[in-house]
Amino acid sequence: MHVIDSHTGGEPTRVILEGGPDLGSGPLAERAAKLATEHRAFYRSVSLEPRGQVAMVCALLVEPVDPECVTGVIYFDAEAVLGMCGHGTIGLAVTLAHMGRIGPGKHKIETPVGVVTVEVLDANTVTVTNVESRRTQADVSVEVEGLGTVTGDVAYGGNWFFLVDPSPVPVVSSNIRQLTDMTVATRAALKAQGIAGENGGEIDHVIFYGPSDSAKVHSRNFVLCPDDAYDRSPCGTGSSARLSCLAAAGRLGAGEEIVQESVIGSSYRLSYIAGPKGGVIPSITGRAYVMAESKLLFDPADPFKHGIEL
Ligand code: PYC
Repeated sequence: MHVIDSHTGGEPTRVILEGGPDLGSGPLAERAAKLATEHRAFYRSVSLEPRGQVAMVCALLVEPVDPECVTGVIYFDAEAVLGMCGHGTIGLAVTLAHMGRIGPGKHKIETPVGVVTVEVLDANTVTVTNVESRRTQADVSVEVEGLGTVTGDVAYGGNWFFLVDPSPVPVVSSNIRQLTDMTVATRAALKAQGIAGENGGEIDHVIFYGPSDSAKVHSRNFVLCPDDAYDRSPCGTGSSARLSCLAAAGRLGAGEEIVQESVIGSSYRLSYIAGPKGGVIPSITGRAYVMAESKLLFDPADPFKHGIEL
C-alpha cells in the first residue's frame, strides 16, 4: 500500500494512493458507508499503532463521481469514517502538489459530504473552501458526570460538533489529559441524553475554547476526535462549525478574518461568506508539510497486522 504522510499544524494525514479496498463507483457517501461497515479491519490497520499513530487521520483516494474534481477522498481515523476533514484536505492538497498532480491555484475535491475547493497558495499553504456549515442548536445544557452542567452549541462543519465556550479548565497543553477526559465525558453525556445533530447525526467531536496568549488570536481550542485523540491542528471542520456559531450569534461578520489557535499553538486563518441555505461557507487557510513516502506491508504472520486493539 503506497502512502504519503504529512502534517497540518502538527496533525498527521496519511494519504493512501493505492492498495485500499474496492468500494465500487457509487456516490462517495455510499462508498464511505461501505468502508465504515465492511472494512473496519482495513482502516484500523492503517491508522492504529504500530503502523499508524495515535492522532492519525487517513485519506483514501478514490475516483470522483464529479469529473471536475481532481480526486475523490474518504477520510477516517482509527474509530470512524469522517464526513470531511479540514486539516486532511490541506495535507492532501500539499501532497498532490508535492507529487506534481496539481499546481498553484484552485482545484475541486469530492468528499462524502460534498465538493470542496482547495486553493494552493504555495508549496505548503492551502485555503480550503468547505461545504456549507450551520449551527443547529444554541446553548444546549448537558449534565456531565464529574463536571456538572456543561453548555454549548451543536453545529455542523462536515462532521457534527458540540462547542463549549468557555472551557471549564484553561485550554493549555499542560491540561491535555484533563481536557481529554472532560471532552470524552461530555461526548458520552450528549449521547446518553439523546443530544445529536440533524437527522440523529452523531456528535463525535467536542471542542472546548479558551483565550489565547496572543491578542491577534481569536481563541485557542481543544478538539476531541472520534478516536479520543485530540486534534493537534485547530480542526478544519471544527473551525467551520465555529464560524457558523459566531455568524449565528452575530459575533463575526461575513468577510472578517480571525485566527484560530490549537492547543499546541498551531493556527488557521478563518473567514466565511453567507451560504445559500442560511449557513456559512467557510474558508480555512493553513500550512502542511510532507514528511514521508512509504509502502505499508502486511505480513500475515504479524500478530499486530490489524493494529494494536486494546
Ligand atoms: O481538520 O476537520 C479536521 C479534522 C477532523 C478530525 C481531525 N481533524
